Order: sequence, then structure tokens, then C-alpha cells
Amino acid sequence: MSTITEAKVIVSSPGRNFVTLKITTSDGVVGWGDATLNGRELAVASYLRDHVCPLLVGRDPARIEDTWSYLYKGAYWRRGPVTMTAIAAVDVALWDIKGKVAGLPVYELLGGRAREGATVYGHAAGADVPELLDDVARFRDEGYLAVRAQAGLAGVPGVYGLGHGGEVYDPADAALPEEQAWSTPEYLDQAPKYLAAVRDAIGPTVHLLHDVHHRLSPNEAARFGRSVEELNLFWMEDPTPAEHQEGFRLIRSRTTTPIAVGEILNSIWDVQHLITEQLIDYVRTSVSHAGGITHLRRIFNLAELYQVRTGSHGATDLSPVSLSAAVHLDVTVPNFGIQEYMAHMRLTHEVFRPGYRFADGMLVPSDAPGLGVEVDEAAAERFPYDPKYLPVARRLDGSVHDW
Ligand code: CS2
Ligand code: MG
Repeated sequence: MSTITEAKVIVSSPGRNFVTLKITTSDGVVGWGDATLNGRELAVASYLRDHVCPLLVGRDPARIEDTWSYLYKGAYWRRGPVTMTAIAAVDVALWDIKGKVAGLPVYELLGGRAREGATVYGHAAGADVPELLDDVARFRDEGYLAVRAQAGLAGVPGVYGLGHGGEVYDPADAALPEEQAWSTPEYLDQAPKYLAAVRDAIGPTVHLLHDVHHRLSPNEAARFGRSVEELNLFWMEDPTPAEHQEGFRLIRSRTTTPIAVGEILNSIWDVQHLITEQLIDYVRTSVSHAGGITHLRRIFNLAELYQVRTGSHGATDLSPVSLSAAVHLDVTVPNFGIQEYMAHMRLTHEVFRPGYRFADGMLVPSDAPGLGVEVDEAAAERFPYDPKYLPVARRLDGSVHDW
């Protein structure tokens, strides 16, 4: 029997921080997992190094379900982003190994392709409407069929979704959390107007998405959803903080604007009522923060029963390893909706070389065995960990708001 001989955690910062798990077997097969939890990276690195890696050595790498249950139930303490990201990294690395051993891409092990590729949406943003429209046009020129639009709000400095002129937008870009301003009245006034300008520019059928980023109460979100109904958004994302599943019932009952939730949720239990009571349209849990392929597939399968579609988180804080895993899963599930795709920066690709490619508005998985992603460990050493935090939002009166 093949056994796991080594499990190693690599923390590196090629343009941004990533925590990567490398699992090696007695047959010399290597599997890669992503354990990145933006702004809390070292907590997961320690969880893996100190509490998980020692348990993996000697185990059979083929027993993915058993290892998943062993780590989840065996910890006694369940769920939560740190635990579920750590388990995800192990799970994804084991799927990578299984594919390499079988000589098959992971999507074949998951039942084979149900579509040619995963349609993705890109992130268009601008400090004001003209800048936003230029950025939307850039994505359309590159071949994107779906675009997320975020713009600055006049009178409210530093809202979510705007870059600081870097190669790609990355909200975790300060050694201590940056404090950004927030005004719900300005947002409710200005956002529907800039979204209308985008809809006007792109015509009626290109998919238009928008991330509210947890900023509204359920009632405010219902009002927002109504005010953009005629713009036919593909979705409004995280309209209200996701912990309060019941809050979505109110939004749901008052607007037909589709709702997407889940990037900060980590288990099937966190989305259970949202799905079974059809309070949302898209579930955004990700392969790296919701327990890996094994657990995310369960969430997607549950969602299928209730006509909820998938729309996984795919910001650049998910490394190319988890983005590869996401695309392999996306192409197999019947209820796929869309995949978020923020292309990684050039430096990131000095360490991670993913096999997926962008074509016809889709990410197409590689046909190489496993996940088809290579990781250059020597290059990773050139980019040591660089502490970075996500911002904090404050209302104009100085009180803390959901960021
Ligand atoms: C976002 C993220 O991609 C998204 O939809 O909400 O950019 C999110 O802010 C980051 O992933 C946080 O790490
Ligand atoms: Mg989001």
C-alpha cells in the first residue's frame, strides 16, 4: 500500500500571501493543496503544521473520504474558517494525488465533464462611472461574457472593490488594517445609477454582477434589489451579512433580483437553510474555504435539489491550486452557475503554474493527470511571508460597519 510520507506547509508571498500544502507519497507522487485564509494565513499554517501534518504521515492517500472524516470528526471542534481551510488543503492535495495515480484529470474522477468549461466573471471597477465603463469594456474586449461592476461613491473614500493602482485589485494590501469609509444612504443612491450606466453600455444580455459585500440590512437589501430589478442583474452578492440565514427570507420575499451568498461560509450546515428554503439563487462557498472538493461537492449536490446554482468564490486570495480544483469540480456539476475569476498577478505565476486556460469566456481545465498545476518550491522561497490585512469599514460617524 502506498502511504503518505511527508506533509509540508509552504508559506510564500509571490505578489500576495499563499499557504500551500505539499503531500508526498511513498510512491513519490506529490499532491498540492491551498490553505490560504486571507489576513489569517499563519493560523491555518500552524493548524496544519502542528496538528494535521503529523496525523497524515503513514495514512493511505487513496482514502479521501476517510481522511476527511478523520480530520473533521477527529478534531472534535467543528467548522469555522481555519479548520475547514486546513481540511480543504488536505482534501484537494489527495484528489490531486488520486488523479496522478490514475493518470486522469480530476474532473474525470468526479464523473466527467458536463460542460466544456466554467463560464467566469471578471472584476471591473472604477473610481467613477467613466472609469468603470472603460474597465467593463476592457473585460468585454478580452472575451468575458460576464462582468462584475463596482465603482467608487462620491463623498465616501475607499469603498470596497477599488484597487490602489496595483496590477490586480487586492483588498488585503496594508501591514495593518486600512480603515475605509462607508455610507449606506450614498450607496443606495449611487450604486443603482452606476449599474444602470453599465447595463446601458453592455446591452441587455451580457451578464452583469454586483457585490454588495455584506453592507446592508435585510430591509435595505430588499430596497436595493428592487431598485435594480429592471437592470436584470445576474446576481447581487452578499446583500446582508451571511450569518443570519433567516434575514434572507425578507430579501427574498421582496425582490426578484437573484441573490448569491457563501464566500465566508465554510460548511454545508452554514448554507443548509439558505438552500433548502430556497432563500438564495447561487451558493458561493469555495473549494479552499469549505472543506475541499469532497465537502463542496456535497453542498453543490444539496443545492441541485433546490434549484440553487453554484457561483464559487474565486478572488486572488485563492491560489491557482484551489482555482484549478474549483474548475475541475465546476465542469462536472449539473447545477453549475458561474465561477468568479480574478486573474492572478504575474509574480504569482512564478510560483504556481496552473494548466487551466481562459477561452470563450470560460476557464477550461487542463487534461493533465490530477489538478494539472505545478508549484515551484524554489521560487516560493524567494517570496517570504509579508503580513497583510483586509480593511475595516467605518460609517461616517466613526462606528465600525461590516467591511
Ligand atoms: C470578494 C473578495 O471576490 C469577492 O467577491 O468579496 O474580494 C473578498 O473581499 C476577498 O476574497 C476577501 O479576502
Ligand atoms: Mg464577494
